[in-house]
Amino acid sequence: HTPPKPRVALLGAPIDLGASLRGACMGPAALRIAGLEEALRERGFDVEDRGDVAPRTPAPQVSGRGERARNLAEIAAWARSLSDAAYETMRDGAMPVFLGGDHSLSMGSVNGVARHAAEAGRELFVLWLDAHADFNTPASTPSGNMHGMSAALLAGEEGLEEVFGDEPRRPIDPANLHLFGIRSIDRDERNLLVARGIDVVDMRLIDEHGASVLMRRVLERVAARNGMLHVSFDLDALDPAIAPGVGTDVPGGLTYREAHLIMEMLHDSGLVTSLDVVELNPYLDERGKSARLAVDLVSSLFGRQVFARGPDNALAPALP
Ligand code: HAR
Ligand code: MN
Ligand code: MN
Ligand code: MN
Repeated sequence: HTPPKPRVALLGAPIDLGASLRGACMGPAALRIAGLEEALRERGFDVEDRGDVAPRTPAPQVSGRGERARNLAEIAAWARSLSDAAYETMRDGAMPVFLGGDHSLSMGSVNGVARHAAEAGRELFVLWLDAHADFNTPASTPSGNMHGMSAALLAGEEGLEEVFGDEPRRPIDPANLHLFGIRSIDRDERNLLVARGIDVVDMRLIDEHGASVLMRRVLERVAARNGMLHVSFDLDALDPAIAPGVGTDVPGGLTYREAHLIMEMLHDSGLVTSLDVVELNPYLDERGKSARLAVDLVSSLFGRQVFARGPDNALAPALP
């Protein structure tokens, strides 16, 4: 007896002012054209494309941090409406899938998911698949780009209060933030990660131990605490050779097989309750290559498999 599949809601977040390069605002359109809705429907899900979320208008009044947090008012306008969209979607019993857009959108999506989890009395965990830690604050950032600050905001770091202002902000427990695939960290950002004891699974660890061991470690922790799991998937976690359509590519990323395995394990865990797919920049992509790979990987996360496997995927099949 299998539990009913959740309804899935696709929500576009065409935002690119959190990055240094424009173009990620075309990401939701590219993911749609690459066939995301159809791919999920093929997996048997009841999918509803709710179109693009609109940022708050007028944008919130903020005093601003100038070059230390570029486009703060615009990011705040997005974060507030995305937070409400995530919260309402989950409260209505659907699984939100946010189509980015640069990674600053996760300030809103994850905050809204956290609001819902708190109301439901469940603990929220976040798996942050990324080349970058996104743990800068206005004080530590070398660039002022707010997509490099979203994980820090979500973990409750100071200096970004104006993103939500008087509206509900629900930080996650820093111990429940799991960064994965990391290979680019700025100096002050590294100090902050160490000070807060954030779990950083960098590429060195993945090389040495393998993605499956390190994924199982996270999934077992979430399962043991009956948690909800939000996956924030920054496409630059992937190696730029397979996913060139990103604004800040870093060599040495996840391979095609590692990425699929991660998604397959996420599916088998049954723990994922919400998802962001971010940083796709179609302006930089090569003939839709990264968009199509993103749809492929999301299909794996939603249960596509090479061959029907039993309930216990942790073990190799027994031989007679
Ligand atoms: N660490 C750099 C900064 O803060 C770049 C991080 C932003 N890049 C991303 N996010 N794509 O993952 O400026
Ligand atoms: Mn439709
Ligand atoms: Mn990121
Ligand atoms: Mn990144």
